[in-house]
Amino acid sequence: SSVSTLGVHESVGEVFPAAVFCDALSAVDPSVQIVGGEGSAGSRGDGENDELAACDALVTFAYEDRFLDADLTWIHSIQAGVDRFPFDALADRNIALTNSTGIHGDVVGETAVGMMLSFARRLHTHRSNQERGEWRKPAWNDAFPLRRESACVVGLGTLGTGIATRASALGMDVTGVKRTPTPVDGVDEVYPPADLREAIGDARFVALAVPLTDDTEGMVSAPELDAMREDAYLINVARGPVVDQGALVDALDSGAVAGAGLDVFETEPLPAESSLWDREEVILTPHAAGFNVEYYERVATIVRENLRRLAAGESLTNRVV
Ligand code: NDP
Ligand code: 7N6
Repeated sequence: SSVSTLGVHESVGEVFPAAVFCDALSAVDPSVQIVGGEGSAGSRGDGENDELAACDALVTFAYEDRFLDADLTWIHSIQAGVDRFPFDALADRNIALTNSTGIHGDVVGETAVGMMLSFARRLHTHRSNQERGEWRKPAWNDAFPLRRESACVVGLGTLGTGIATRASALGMDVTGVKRTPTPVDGVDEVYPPADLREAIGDARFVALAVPLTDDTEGMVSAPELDAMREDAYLINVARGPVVDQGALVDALDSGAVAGAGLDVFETEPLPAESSLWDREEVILTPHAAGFNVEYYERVATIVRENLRRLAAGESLTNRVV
């Protein structure tokens, strides 16, 4: 059934201004209204002031339990990862959930391969030296060419293929892992998850690009880190809990792996006391791999298409629940 009022939850402001997003939807049929987050003035449920109650669909970054009882027919997540949403409860209430997979392959691919370039060409070290006003050459054997190095990309969807094609374009040898091990362009060999340790064992770079699920939580723990080369770098642009972070710290301390490029963490923001902050061979980014000035418009394209589909009685694209 078609939507008459579409809410835009103010939490989208984590990624782009809600007003800019509303402007991008100015030509759609439904009226589009900003909905305050839990605890804001418009969220108290006092009749006509309840902004959420006025909506039959919602675009959001955050998940709040009150969404379940707001008579919504459809929620759109501006993230690809929807691990925070309660799938069963949404299904029980006939609330459709769609996500934003498909829009991050280029930017997250650039970030992940950018981390590889930084480790290979020592850019992170030079930047740290610059901050201290130090002119210092790398040791003769610190820097290496990325060409002919190997990368194993775990998860070969939008993110994974975005990483794989860029690594391949730089002349790297690329392998990967996914549950349906069908061939992927630019990926020389695709392994099933049961062969994860074999897949990552030869790689100079292991890049994680899987959704967080019961199957992928802790997928990279001590045995996988032990299976990696001692000169290997782990890149995580997926979700923090895919990696056992304590085991990663131990592996960095013992030299079982050489370093890590991390965009996501067990706890975000990363606590100030984390020992990950202060390591030369760790590059940290604040869950920002997907950030880009086009983000709002890419989400708006998905939302406009699904509004059209709902009005036409067609099934939703990017549907998760
Ligand atoms: P896709 O659905 O396009 O890709 C997911 C891939 O993971 C598929 O290739 C899938 O293949 C594979 N996969 C799923 N389960 C497993 C498993 N158990 N073992 C191995 N492979 C598996 O999603 P996206 O690429 O768009 O996003 C992936 C995740 O990355 C998101 O869920 C989100 O958490 C995170 N993300 C992070 C961003 C950031 O800013 N850092 C930005 C965007 C996404 P198959 O089904 O064959 O296994
Ligand atoms: C905001 C993060 C996702 O799952 O976490 C990412 O899509 C997006 C840029």
